[in-house]
Amino acid sequence: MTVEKPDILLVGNTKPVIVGGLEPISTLHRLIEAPDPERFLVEIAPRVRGIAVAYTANKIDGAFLQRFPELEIVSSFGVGYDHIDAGWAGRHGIVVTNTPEVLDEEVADTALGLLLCTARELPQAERHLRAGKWVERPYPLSKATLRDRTVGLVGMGRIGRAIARRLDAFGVPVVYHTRRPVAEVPYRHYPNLLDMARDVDVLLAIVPGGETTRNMIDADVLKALGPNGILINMARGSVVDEAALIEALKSRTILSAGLDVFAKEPRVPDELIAMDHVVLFPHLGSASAQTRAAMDQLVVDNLASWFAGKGPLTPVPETPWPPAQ
Ligand code: NAP
Ligand code: 8YV
Repeated sequence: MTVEKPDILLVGNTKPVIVGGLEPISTLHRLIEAPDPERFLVEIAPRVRGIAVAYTANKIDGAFLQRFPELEIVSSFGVGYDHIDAGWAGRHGIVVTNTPEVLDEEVADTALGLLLCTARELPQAERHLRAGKWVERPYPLSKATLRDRTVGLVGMGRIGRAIARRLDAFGVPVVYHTRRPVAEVPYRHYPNLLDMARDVDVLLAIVPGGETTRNMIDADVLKALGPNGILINMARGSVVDEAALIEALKSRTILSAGLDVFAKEPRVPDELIAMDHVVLFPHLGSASAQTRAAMDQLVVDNLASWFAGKGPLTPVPETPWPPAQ
């Protein structure tokens, strides 16, 4: 007896782990290689039962999903899934999966790196050396130190906790803001972000993107953070009002910022690039070969498990799973 392989659409780059994992278990359709994508989609849509999304830059909304009448599952790369309308999918019986946990430690490492770079001006000091300026004069003392700072984490989920553990080891006090307090952590919870911003010297954002967090770090929060304050954004560009941030940096309402994410990636505002008191990373929180491969593998494993009849491994909260009886 031959078992028919499911048709799976790959949206985004043809990454080796994803293609290598899906080809043996499916009839794989690569959108990126279609000379006429629209015609290609019209032709395959009636057969597609699964979609693999290779990057969080690929927007998947209800209008796109409803083109596939037999669609059962969308397996997305990345723990953040604000690029997918998971609510629409959930309401239409389509499972959505993401890639949590396998990236927690990597992203937490990057967050600490960005925080240290920003507080101690490490990239600026390196630029000073490379420009041959050290022979003329030492790099100036950094205006900030981590030694006298409390970090306010905006978000205390899987990655937030991994960041907090590192800050514990660094001897840096931690407090946090979320909608609900987390019973398992020893840190002070602030139900109100503005109150926390007033009390800390660093705000470090590690919440999901999307409508509930849009611009939650705005001009008022930055003002409350104050002239000694540092903002670190590891979350999504949408979480910070970027125009308000640029204004706060220009007027020295806050001291500096370290940003891994931006409102319109990969475009970064010229005003930020021109500033020497900010540190800018090109969204590389999880970007090691090893961690990205583990995330790609989880994209494959979710689809393999689903089409083997074993359910999704890491469904997002909007996916009703296990389904109601
Ligand atoms: P998670 O385990 O789901 O944790 C999310 C945290 O955010 C929870 O503590 C949650 O608490 C809080 N939160 C959610 N909505 C909130 C709101 N409206 N106000 C205040 N707090 C809110 O997620 P995770 O795995 O830690 O990942 C977090 C996010 O980090 C991802 O969604 C992604 O956007 C970002 N990320 C970035 C990179 C990078 O490369 N820069 C890499 C990975 C992840 P409550 O629900 O109680 O509010
Ligand atoms: C992604 C991320 O790798 O997992 C997430 O939510 O932000 C990163 O780990 C990044 O979005 C690239 O697509």
